[in-house]
Amino acid sequence: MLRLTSFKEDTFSFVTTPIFIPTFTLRAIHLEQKKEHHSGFISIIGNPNVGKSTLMNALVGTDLSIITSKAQTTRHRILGIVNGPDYQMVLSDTPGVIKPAYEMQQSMMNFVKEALVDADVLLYMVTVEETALKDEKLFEKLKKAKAPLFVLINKIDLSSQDIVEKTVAHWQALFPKARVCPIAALSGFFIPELLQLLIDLLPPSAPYFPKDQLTDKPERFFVNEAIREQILQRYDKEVPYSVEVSTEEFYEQPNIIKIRSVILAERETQKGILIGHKGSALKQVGIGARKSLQDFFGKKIHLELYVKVAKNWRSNTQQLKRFGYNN
Ligand SMILES: Nc1nc2c(ncn2[C@@H]2O[C@H](COP(=O)(O)OP(=O)(O)OP(=O)(O)O)[C@@H](O)[C@H]2O)c(=O)[nH]1
Ligand SMILES: [Mg+2]
Repeated sequence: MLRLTSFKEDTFSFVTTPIFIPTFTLRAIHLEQKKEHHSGFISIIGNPNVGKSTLMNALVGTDLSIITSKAQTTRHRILGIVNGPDYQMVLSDTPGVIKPAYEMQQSMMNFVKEALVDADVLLYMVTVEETALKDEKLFEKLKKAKAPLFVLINKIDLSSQDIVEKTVAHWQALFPKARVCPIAALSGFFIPELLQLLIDLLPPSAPYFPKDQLTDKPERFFVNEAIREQILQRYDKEVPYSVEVSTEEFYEQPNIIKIRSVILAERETQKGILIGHKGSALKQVGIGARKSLQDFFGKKIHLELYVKVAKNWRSNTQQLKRFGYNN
């Protein structure tokens, strides 16, 4: 069973959760720590689909972020906390960098901006085919950043030694001060070594979170994400991108968790596609989500799923606020 706790701290816009740790607890922890403790924020930034979430899960050792082969899977800044006896590494998984077309995407890019500003160490991730950073502003920000920068060239398993070497030289020339590392987040190639390099860069600091905390997000967030993962995997075109999930009931009993969630679509036609013939498509979403939630929470799951229409929610400030987007 995972311990998922959270609190609201002045400098970060964390979502308040059912398991609320008041800020005075945080200050008490700061005071009690020994001098040699190291803690820091490490942000993973990059284009959509390069493997940012795969890397965060590999470093944390738990499947916190959902991963799919579709771009724009991650929509929020999700913290993954790695705790050791004398260190705490707070990783940020972020949405892939895009040019925002509607308000929800604007909020996604705000999460990226926040993660850039907060970082003690920056991880800019690319894949072997990538040789340019199209976003000029981001390029400048990374160049000027005071925090140590890593350029991680991911998915090297799909490439050859020769191409990897050329890509490393290319990025090293673009970012002379950065450490450029070829990795394969999926298979774990260079992950233990990277973890050690990152631990060594953490500045001296008391932990920012209780030492048994794994993430900033509440249980309901992970329920929503598990359902969204199924939707990303099972539907095409604009449907996964037009959908948000809201968990209205999360009731934990000793042997079972009873969950009721609503899938919100932008239009009636999408609602029909989501439900499918006699509910067959929605049933498959429920079966898949229940299975992954059982693994995640280590408990039996009873999941009720509904589909509703929330017209143009992606451009509705109030609705977006309700779903945890922060414009
Ligand atoms: N071959 C290979 N595939 C990888 C590797 N790392 C990630 N992938 C795959 O790349 C796809 C995207 O991975 P994600 O971790 O979701 O990528 P992301 O950067 O978080 O994507 P967004 O959240 O959409 O920005 C998935 O199909 C992963 O399995 C790798 O090292 N090798
Ligand atoms: Mg992701």
